[in-house]
Amino acid sequence: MKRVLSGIQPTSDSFHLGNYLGAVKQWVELQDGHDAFYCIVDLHALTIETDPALLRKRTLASAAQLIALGISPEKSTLFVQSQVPQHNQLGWIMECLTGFGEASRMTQFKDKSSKSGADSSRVGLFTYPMLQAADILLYQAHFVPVGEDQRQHIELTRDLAGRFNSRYGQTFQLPEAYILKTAAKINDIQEPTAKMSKSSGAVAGVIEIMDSPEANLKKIKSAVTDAGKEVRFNLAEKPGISNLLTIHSALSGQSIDSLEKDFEGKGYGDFKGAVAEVVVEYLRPIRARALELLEDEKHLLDILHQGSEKARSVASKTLESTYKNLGVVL
Ligand code: ATP
Ligand code: LTN
Repeated sequence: MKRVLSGIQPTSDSFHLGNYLGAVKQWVELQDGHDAFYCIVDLHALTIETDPALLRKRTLASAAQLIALGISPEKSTLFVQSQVPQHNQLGWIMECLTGFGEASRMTQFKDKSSKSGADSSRVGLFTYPMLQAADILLYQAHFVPVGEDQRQHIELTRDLAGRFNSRYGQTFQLPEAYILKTAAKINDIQEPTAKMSKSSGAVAGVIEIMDSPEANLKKIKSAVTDAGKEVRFNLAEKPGISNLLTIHSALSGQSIDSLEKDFEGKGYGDFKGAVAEVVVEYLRPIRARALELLEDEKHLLDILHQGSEKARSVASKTLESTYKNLGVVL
């Protein structure tokens, strides 16, 4: 069976629709027919200011949401990054393989550091993609299901794996990004040319899985729309409506063409009402299940500990062959 690995940061109390449609929905599909490893990347979350109580709460909330969204701990290995020390160990080796110029070209670093300036950004934000490469390569993953914003990091991971293999002998599987054409980038519903993001700070445009149905209904009804009044998919001229069409289609399974036909002659108000209903009804049972799971912390911790144990047994083998090929005395 081919291996799949992906990760998500516990940087917020709730995942949003972009995380689900761009990534986690594919994680759920891929757990059938693949050997899947899914990781809550708490070490990556330390690249921004973190409060200890919040980090703990959000790590558990991430596990509960992933299970509620359909990740089965029986089918997949669900684990916490910091519980597998091999990630840090291989991360260092990846840093020693990466050129400073190469790392400086990573657009996620440029975007995130531009907010406060590179001088006051953490060094960890700069080396973040090398830790991500270690996350992937430790498991010899064939596929990495992510949103479009992660394509460059997966390319870097492939480059580093290829570089290591050619210098020190075959050690790592070259991973491929698994990115959907349709829902790879869900945008903010108040600012429809920007990515919906957990850490953007503006919550009005982010549809959160753990928000109450009433709050999400209100948010979608006040989503920004575009000039004109036709419900048509056109990213350049109608970014707001196109984003809502993408969301409706991904959740309802109805094609964008057929949605355009259904709303011919109707206004934006009717359309937003329909999107709100689809989203709210889709998320209602998921939120309820996540809240139920969060009531039994011990059960969640047991699942994560079991996952981490399995992850360590795979990761330690890869680290051992990496060290051996590097000439480290074992
Ligand atoms: P942050 O804003 O803190 O960087 P994020 O919202 O981008 O967080 P991550 O934990 O970094 O979330 O990403 C988890 C997964 O969700 C990744 O595979 C990422 O590509 C995907 N993803 C995040 N935002 C979107 C989006 N707006 N559309 C599609 N996929 C997304
Ligand atoms: N960098 C990713 C999160 C991430 C990840 C990974 C994704 C960390 N490690 C390994 C896939 C595979 C992000 O910011 N979304």
